[in-house]
Amino acid sequence: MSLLRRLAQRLTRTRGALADGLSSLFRGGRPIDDELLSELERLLYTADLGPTATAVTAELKHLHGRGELHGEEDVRQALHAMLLKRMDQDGGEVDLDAHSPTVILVVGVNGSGKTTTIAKLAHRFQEAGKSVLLGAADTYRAAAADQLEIWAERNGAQIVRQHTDHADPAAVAFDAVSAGVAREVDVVLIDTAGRLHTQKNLMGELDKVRRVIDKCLPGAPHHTWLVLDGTNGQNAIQQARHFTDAVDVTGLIVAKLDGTARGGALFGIKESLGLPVRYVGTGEQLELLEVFEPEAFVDAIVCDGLETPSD
Ligand SMILES: Nc1nc2c(ncn2[C@@H]2O[C@H](COP(=O)(O)OP(=O)(O)OP(=O)(O)O)[C@@H](O)[C@H]2O)c(=O)[nH]1
Ligand SMILES: [Mg+2]
Repeated sequence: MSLLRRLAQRLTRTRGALADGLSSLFRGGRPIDDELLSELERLLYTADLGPTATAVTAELKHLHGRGELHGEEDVRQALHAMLLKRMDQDGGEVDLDAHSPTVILVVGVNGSGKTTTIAKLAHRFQEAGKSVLLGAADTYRAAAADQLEIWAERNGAQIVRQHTDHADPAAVAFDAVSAGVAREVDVVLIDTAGRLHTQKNLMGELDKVRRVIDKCLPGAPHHTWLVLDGTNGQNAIQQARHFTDAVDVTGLIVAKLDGTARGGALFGIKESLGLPVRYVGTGEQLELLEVFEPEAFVDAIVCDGLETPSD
């Protein structure tokens, strides 16, 4: 099944607000007028497009005023083009061959989906033929390393963890990267404990983890990915800023997009933070992580006629 159809199948609530909502607006052959465009703006807000909703509606009104919108298909196409323009970034997988090993540090608030996403990334990279080592640097919750270890055992990934309580996360990260270098693995994924910006010492600790990793392997971590909980919609932006202020985040992963109509928040998240969205999480299972391709994402939430599984 293509990426587009998989996304359309998993992002049903955001798709319901936008793609299906648009079809409903035009039901009965309604003409395009101010009332219809106001209802469309409400749909955009339902999908949590926030300020983008107002900007896009204004552009649509302008096009309508110039006589360029004649019906549902014109509006859908114009909306598609406007959203895609706001999502300008190169899609696709990061290059895992540029470093040996490629070290990826994963950070985020409590419960955003970090550990699950790490398991999914490891699965994805292993499927692509890469060897993966996990570093369990969430040393605050005993269950965290166990959660990662169960997954690693089941899937034949290597893991570096400590069994004592409250071990130093930077020391675990150092050990994991050293082991990754010694064993010549392709990718080292470092899990970290969830933290809130109010926990200044924990935010500062992330920087220490980064510095220690760099000491072990100069230039590493090569990527620092912030996992955001997609169900928070626009509220994730402020949360993300606290992380980008504290640590050099290089990319975003938005998890849990399957359970929410607020997927439209990705436009604001991307625009406000100026960071590329690398992957989106679309469910709890291992394979439910998709590489973020802007065009497929916009198609999946805006286009109609994707319900027939043809490929
Ligand atoms: N529906 C859905 N659930 C997800 C997704 N990603 C993670 N979850 C769920 O979110 C919950 C929290 O996931 P974790 O991976 O433990 O989150 P975490 O950020 O590691 O949590 P802490 O280590 O406690 O900070 C779990 O119940 C996961 O199954 C997703 O893409 N979709
Ligand atoms: Mg975790």
